[in-house]
Amino acid sequence: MSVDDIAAAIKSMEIRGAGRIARAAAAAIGDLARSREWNDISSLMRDVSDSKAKLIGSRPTAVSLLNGIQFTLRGLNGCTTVDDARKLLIRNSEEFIMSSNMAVERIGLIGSRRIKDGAVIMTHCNSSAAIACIKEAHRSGKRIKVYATESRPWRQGILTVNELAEAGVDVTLIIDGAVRSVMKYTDIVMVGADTITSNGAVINKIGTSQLALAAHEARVPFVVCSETYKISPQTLFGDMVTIEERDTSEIVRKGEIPDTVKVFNPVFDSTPARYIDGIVTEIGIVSPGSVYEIMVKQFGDIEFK
Ligand code: RI2
Repeated sequence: MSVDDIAAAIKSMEIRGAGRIARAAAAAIGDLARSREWNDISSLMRDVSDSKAKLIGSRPTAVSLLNGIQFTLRGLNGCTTVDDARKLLIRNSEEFIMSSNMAVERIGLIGSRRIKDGAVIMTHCNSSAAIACIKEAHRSGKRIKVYATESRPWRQGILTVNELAEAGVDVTLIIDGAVRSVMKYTDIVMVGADTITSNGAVINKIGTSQLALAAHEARVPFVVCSETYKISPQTLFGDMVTIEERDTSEIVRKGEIPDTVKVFNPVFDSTPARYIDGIVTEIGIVSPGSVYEIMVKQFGDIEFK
């Protein structure tokens, strides 16, 4: 698929999930490098820069998208020939996709250790990182039960219950409004992340902060499962994370309500660090307070603007 096709598929949510959109964007740049002919390095640089802008513009909140692209472009400014640049982009793209997939696998192994035999887990939306932990706990023989929220308006909870049921996990679908009521039967909450800020707040699917509050009230551990490339270095310099707002038609059909009624459809919300007990990453379980150190270590050599 071309860069335009991938950007359109990300925008329409045909390709969705913070990790998946990052891998799709990296693959798009890799494919561009494989298939396009350039006469000189400056035309290549122009094309890559246009592609980057198109891909980043496709969804504004998940920093995974930007970081996946930045990783793929790492070292490009030092290339002086089309051939070198092409090779670098292909290599970086493949490396990012591989390391991103491996990170999810590692998170599954590490996070599954936090799930006790007999545990009841609540999850929200459809996070491959959170699902990896749940599936691994089940695979290792723990008798677990999962409550998965529907996650209006896109109802990604349907994807989650299908995937867990297929793996043989005992899973129950609940509506988003049932979260507080069902929290009393829950031992641990595990959710994904689209972006993690420098102060350890987690931006994830709308409703996540409600799970965190309900978990806090019921003294249920609230755990985020996330690859370290979902940390946003820009937030260190005061940049706010843009919360995507999507079309109102995702919530109501035309004619269902009077035109005078406004509809607001924010896609993500922010859960402050104080409600988060741990972040399961591919390098281990870290506290939200240690995000800054990881950021410096992981992103030290990448240019961010
Ligand atoms: P993984 C999704 O966003 C959800 O918010 C999910 O929790 C998060 O990405 C992380 O997903 P969307 O694309 O990377 O459905 O763990 O809006 O798969």
